[in-house]
Amino acid sequence: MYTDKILVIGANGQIGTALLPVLQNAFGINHVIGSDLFMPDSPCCFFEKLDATNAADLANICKKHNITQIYHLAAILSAKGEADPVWAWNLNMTTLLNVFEVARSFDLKKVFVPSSIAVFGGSAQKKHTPQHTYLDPTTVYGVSKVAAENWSVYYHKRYGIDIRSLRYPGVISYQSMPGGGTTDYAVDMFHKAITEENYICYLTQNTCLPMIYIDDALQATLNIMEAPSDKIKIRSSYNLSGLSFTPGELIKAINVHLPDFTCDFLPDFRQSIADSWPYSIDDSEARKDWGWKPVYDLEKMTTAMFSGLSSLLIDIK
Ligand code: NAD
Ligand code: AKB
Repeated sequence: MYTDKILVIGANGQIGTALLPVLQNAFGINHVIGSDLFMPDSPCCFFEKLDATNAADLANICKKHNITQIYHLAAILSAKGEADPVWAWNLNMTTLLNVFEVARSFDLKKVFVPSSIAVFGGSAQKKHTPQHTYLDPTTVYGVSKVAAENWSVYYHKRYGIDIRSLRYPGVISYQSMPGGGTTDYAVDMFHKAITEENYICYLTQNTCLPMIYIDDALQATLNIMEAPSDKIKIRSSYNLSGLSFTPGELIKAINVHLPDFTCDFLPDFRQSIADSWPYSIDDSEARKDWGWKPVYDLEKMTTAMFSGLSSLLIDIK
């Protein structure tokens, strides 16, 4: 019988919205508690209103529900963080340390803390960026993720907390809108295509970035969290790869389904963020240590996105 109780923090976001039902299916509805700054319109599970910068409120929720695992998804992402760097740093760091301290005092079994390809900067190899390389991020978001990776190693070594982490590429999903990243253009493009609108892309046509379809991202998350502890050799964060493409390649893939879709290009400040990130990621350590293998290429992802978005549109009608 499954006895763990999982708290998801930042559950209303792009990844949390898709992760909650997957965790419920895997472990049972009574074993998953969502939480975020605001209650969702129609919560699909037990849900708590929580500002994770408040350590006492976080501890009370863990106590109330006998929490044994946390998935900590609350963060300010790359583009949004640049609008107010000190606020983004404070939020990302305070919530992280509150989660690690609650994990210590409640002796939690496992904690999941995602990192990002944003940890890489200009000094890292661009193609097949290796697991171990220079980390010189250009955004406050990337700086906070590098710090989070180091804090994860520290809490694991000093207090023995079983913290697991993935450096997610840009996540492509249909379940909700993304929350202020540089890779958001790809999701936006699908939404404009399906509503038959032109899209103005803020990156140039040839900007190649590492991305991952949501089903692959969630599968990797479950795989790393369910792997035996001795298989987790990297306690900072694992490189994770899905697929890589440019806006130009995505337009072509969309045009296979919707030939009339058009896009114009008007690069803004997000271009320099994208230019500082890798084109593709070497995730051989994740493959070797806990058997990671992605399923979705550009064609499969595009078909899945249109099928998911169409089902949402039918639900709304
Ligand atoms: P998101 O911005 O869509 O969602 C974040 C959620 O956190 C929001 O619902 C927000 O309301 C909530 N939140 C913000 N401040 C909070 C606080 N103080 N207390 C509680 N909740 C708060 O982000 P996401 O895309 O779902 O990303 C989840 C995690 O994955 C983040 O750590 C992010 O850095 C990481 N990640 C995401 C991507 C991606 O492409 N989506 C890529 C790499 C890493
Ligand atoms: C962003 O663009 O900020 C995120 C990420 C890659 O971490 N999607």
